[in-house]
Amino acid sequence: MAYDIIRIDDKSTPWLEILVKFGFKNQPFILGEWSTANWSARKSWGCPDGMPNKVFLKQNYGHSVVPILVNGTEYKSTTLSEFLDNMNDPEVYLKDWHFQNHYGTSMYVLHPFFSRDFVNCEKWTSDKNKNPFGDDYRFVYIGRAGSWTKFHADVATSHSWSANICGRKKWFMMPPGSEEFFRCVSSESGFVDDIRDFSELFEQAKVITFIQEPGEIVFVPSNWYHQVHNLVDTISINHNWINSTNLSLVHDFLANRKLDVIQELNDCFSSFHKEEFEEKVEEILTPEVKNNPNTVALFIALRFGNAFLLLRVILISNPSVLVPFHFMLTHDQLSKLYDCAATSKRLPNDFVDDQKDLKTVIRYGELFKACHSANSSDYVQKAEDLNEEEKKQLITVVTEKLSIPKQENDISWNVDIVIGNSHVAKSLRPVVNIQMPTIGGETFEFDIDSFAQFRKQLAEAVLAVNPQE
Ligand SMILES: O=C(O)CCC(=O)C(=O)O
Ligand SMILES: [Fe+2]
Repeated sequence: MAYDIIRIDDKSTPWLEILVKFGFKNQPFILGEWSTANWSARKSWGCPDGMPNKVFLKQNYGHSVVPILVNGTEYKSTTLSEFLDNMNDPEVYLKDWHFQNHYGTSMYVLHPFFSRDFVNCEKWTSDKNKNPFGDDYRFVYIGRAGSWTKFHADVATSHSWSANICGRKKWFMMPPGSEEFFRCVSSESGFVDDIRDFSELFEQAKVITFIQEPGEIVFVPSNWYHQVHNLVDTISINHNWINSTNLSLVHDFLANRKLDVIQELNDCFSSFHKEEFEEKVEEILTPEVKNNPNTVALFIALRFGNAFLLLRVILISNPSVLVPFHFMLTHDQLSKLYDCAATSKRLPNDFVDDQKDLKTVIRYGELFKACHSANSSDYVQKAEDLNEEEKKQLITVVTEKLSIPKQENDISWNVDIVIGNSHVAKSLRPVVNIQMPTIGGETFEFDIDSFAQFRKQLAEAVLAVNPQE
């Protein structure tokens, strides 16, 4: 049986669905050519015949110093012009060029699924020194036909995505764990360099083989080993990134790596003071993964800590306690929503464009939560910022919902609305996390731009992972 990659038409697939079906399930996919059709890079870096536009590249970036990997083993540097003028050897591959550090990201537009990115967010990328990851992880690759990247998984279990600006790539990819079939003791990486020599193992290892056409974007999930071949002269933009779907994997990886290093160093522990020992551990870890558990801890702290959380509200919505922002809807809408929440039914279209006042939503959310915890509507009664009419409405809904006994099979949602999380969003845009314990505690994250679409997409996401029309 041949294993295949799923191709997504992102014109018709909401990104939240991509997040749920692929992000949280750590499954690869290809986004169609349409997703890059408007990128400036696609318009100017390639020629009509599909080859790299060397004239444009040299004119605009020719003096840039770029890293080249020679014979798959040794990194050297040269200028872009020099590389392009001699681009006839597949053993010389321009890789990991931090193009975006120098020239910014105006040459392309991130798909929402790729833009929720803790590593390459503007907070860090505008000033390298402030970047807890040491540098950004946004690259350009340029390779002659025949150049290729050895079998590997990406740095520190990060996700990666790779967009073909021009050219075509052949990919071999396999689910986490399958790399064990390709172990090799004599190799530095612990694995064979070229899995094509072991094609008899492909079936067992569930290897996916596919061709990435010009303009298509491949999502490489955390821990999926892969090997990539440029079939013709090819330019790609690649990012490594961490989001809410793989943060815990990265954290575990770094924590385990640290334990390994401590273990390795333990023999010489007696010759170090405690501080020296810790410094040594960090010294070994840092260049390896360009970050370490401390930076990840810092990162989590930044994400969840007070510094950026001007306001964080946990809204709990069981059918017994309705999601608070629904409160601002009409009674009829409320009962429809209630039905949808209780049965996972698709939400009707009349919810789609309901843009509500977020501050009120959050305030109601706080009150709802307080009432829910105390099992009483006193908090609403005492709320000084509400007028009598609002109090009356709110108390009616709270009392009604508190009177419904919680059922075993209730769908239970956690919704965090985070405002002021400025390292994720450029402006003070709220970020919303939704936890769905019914599908294994998975968490979605999206920002307020998507808030109006929230109800519809949420329903579609529920349906996607838990279909029961
Ligand atoms: O295109 C290549 O040569 C390698 C791409 C890759 O490994 C990645 O995107 O993770
Ligand atoms: Fe990779």
